[in-house]
Amino acid sequence: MSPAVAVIMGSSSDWETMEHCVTTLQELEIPYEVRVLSAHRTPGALEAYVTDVEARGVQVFVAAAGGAAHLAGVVASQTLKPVLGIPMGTQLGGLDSLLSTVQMPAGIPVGTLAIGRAGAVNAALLAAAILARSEGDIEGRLRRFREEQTQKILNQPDPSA
Ligand code: RP5
Repeated sequence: MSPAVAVIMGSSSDWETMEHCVTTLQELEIPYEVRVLSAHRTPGALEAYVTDVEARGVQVFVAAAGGAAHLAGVVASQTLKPVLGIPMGTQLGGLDSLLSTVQMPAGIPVGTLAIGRAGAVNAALLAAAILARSEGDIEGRLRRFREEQTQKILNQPDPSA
């Protein structure tokens, strides 16, 4: 099956965080593909991959990087598909990643999520919401995810008891 979402990360060291994005995509039964490709270290391979996966029908890109995090912006420069950027945690707390992902100059947009695990999970959920515009099954699974999440909170015992 061709991937609906391409998850790209700048280093395998990002996997510990990005695993949360992938498990959320799995939970929503969204076909995905994962690649480690860097804007700085493998620029040619990154460009070739974006072209290739787009030709195979990908609808949303998720790009995660840390530090001087240009990955999402570089991916966005090569496609008209939506690109969701996730800033990875760093020794500076991920603020460096956040600013370099979110502060795109006007003209090439990157939808930037929160730093770390929250951003990884939410990128999967936002990708699902984008796909749900044309796929009713995904909307149904997204609705079920929300309902289960609500129920989990309501089922929690009184923490002070
Ligand atoms: C970025 O540099 C990667 O996305 C990663 O978050 C960070 C550190 O990479 P490694 O030195 O662990 O490979 O490009």
